[in-house]
Amino acid sequence: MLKIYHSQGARSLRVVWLCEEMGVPYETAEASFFKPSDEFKTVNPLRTVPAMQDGDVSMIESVAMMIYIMSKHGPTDLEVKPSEPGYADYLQYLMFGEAGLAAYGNPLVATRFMAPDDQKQNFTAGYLKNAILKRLEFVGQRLDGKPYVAANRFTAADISIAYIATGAKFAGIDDEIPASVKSYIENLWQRPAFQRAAAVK
Ligand SMILES: N[C@@H](CCC(=O)N[C@@H](CS)C(=O)NCC(=O)O)C(=O)O
Repeated sequence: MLKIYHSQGARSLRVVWLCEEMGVPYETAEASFFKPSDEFKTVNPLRTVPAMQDGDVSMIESVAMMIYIMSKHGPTDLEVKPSEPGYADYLQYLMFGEAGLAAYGNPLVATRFMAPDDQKQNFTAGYLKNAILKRLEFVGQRLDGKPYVAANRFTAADISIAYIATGAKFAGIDDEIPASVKSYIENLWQRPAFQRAAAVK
């Protein structure tokens, strides 16, 4: 069975949510930032969350885990096939959720909680915040009122993008998420599979 090293509110939410949508069995193991278990440190020496084990397979990138699970346990409509319209959008937003959004959040969160007081509002923190908000404006414009980012249906790309609302809370910028993106994500959060995933401790 898949073992997902999880911490509530971390990017492991993407992987747990995907499993809940697909009905793929999984178990979770605690992945604490502050008191990492020896087991977690062995699976992921970087101690970033999530990590995942599937037999001999061990992974530490949340979006790659989603692709792996869909390939291994699909077919699933959460994935857009190359022959379908919307494939390029699907690939783009699947990656953009991490590379274009959440990745900018890590140093912002670290600055918020760990930087000396006189550096919390420094140039880099301002740059990161603007980078995230600018990219969210872009997502909002591309959505243009539509409920999904690709292929006119709910896909793993939406799961990838939606994590930014959780990450933005840690970064202290959730109040600044553009209204169009906020309503898009709040609509995704109505999904029963999301609600089950969000409740997993
Ligand atoms: N690209 C990785 C990023 C993982 C990551 O940075 N996770 C955060 C928690 S959501 C973390 O562990 N931050 C602590 C750190 O960067 O040391 C992924 O998508 O899985």
